[in-house]
Amino acid sequence: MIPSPQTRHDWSRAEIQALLELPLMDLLWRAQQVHRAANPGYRVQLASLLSVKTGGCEEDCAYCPQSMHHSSDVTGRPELEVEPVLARARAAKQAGAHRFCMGWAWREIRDGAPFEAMLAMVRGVRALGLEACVTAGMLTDTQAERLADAGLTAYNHNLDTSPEHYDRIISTRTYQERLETLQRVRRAGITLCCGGIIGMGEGIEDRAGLLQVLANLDPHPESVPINALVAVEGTPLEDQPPVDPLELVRMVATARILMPHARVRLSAGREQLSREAQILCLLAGADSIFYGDTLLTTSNPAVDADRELLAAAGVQAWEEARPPACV
Ligand code: SAM
Ligand code: DTB
Ligand code: SF4
Repeated sequence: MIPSPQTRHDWSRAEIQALLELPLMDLLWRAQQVHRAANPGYRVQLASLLSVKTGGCEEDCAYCPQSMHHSSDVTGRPELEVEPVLARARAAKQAGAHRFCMGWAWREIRDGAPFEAMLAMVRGVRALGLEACVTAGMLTDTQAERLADAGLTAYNHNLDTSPEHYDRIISTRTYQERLETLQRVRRAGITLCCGGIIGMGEGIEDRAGLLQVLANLDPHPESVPINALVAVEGTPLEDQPPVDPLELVRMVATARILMPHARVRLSAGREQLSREAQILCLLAGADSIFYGDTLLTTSNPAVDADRELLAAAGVQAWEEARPPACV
């Protein structure tokens, strides 16, 4: 019997960098032991993603095709209303999703009709028996409490990179503001979905720095999305070289060791990965993927391809494996 992994919140950056730099076989072995103990059945959660409000965002995140500061800005897509969003949620559930995530290209949540619609969407998604996640930028305590009352399962707000590298990526919102948003979400009793992106020109010490901030949050975020940059034409990061898939494997494995009970979600960038590289990420401890043909504005592997991927890996999605225990 493998002992239950210990949960720590005092990792040093040097310790984390040492994990990231372990010989790959040793890193995988350590990550697998932690993963097997925390998730004995190797179940994977399928999360569907929908962009409710697309493009025209005031923030200048260098990776994002939805920023009004970049020529990539995706314009002309109307903000979706409640019913069409719930129709997409029903279809996602039908296809086997367990969580439904909705995105707004906002700097912060706006009160009034758009927020009331967001609350109705959350209630509708929860009524379908799905977990509901929202990502919509910064929020106030009152907005967080109202989202919690509506039944929101999780709020996604990423730290994206290390505190040191951050200023090279975003100038319109500080790292501290992101941390404060995370605290508000926690105070309202909503679970946290918080992770980052690799492939934005950061060094290994920045990857360790991001993981250190995440792992030293107490409690750990319940979900940790690990994204590989999708280098979109027209964004300042359009010419970044593709991420070496083994770097993503290392990031996933290290996140798994540091946050044994978190859901580590293999997020953007899967289209650039071979089937075998994705299976290595599952082996390294990823226990969730985004499921459905699109992420927010860019494409994601087809549903059938993902079903085949899970079958090839011999892992089961949650809805087949056990009744959902919505957090
Ligand atoms: N506007 C809200 C915010 O930034 O908090 C929510 C939507 S935003 C698009 C959600 C996350 O998607 C970002 O924090 C970032 O981590 C990720 N993301 C955006 N564009 C990406 C890209 N091109 N490649 C990888 N991840 C990306
Ligand atoms: C996260 O960490 N990744 C997702 C989700 N949370 C919202 C978004 C990825 C977006 C990739 C670029 C796009 O499709 O626009
Ligand atoms: Fe706006 Fe979010 Fe894109 Fe940044 S990541 S530009 S906040 S939509």
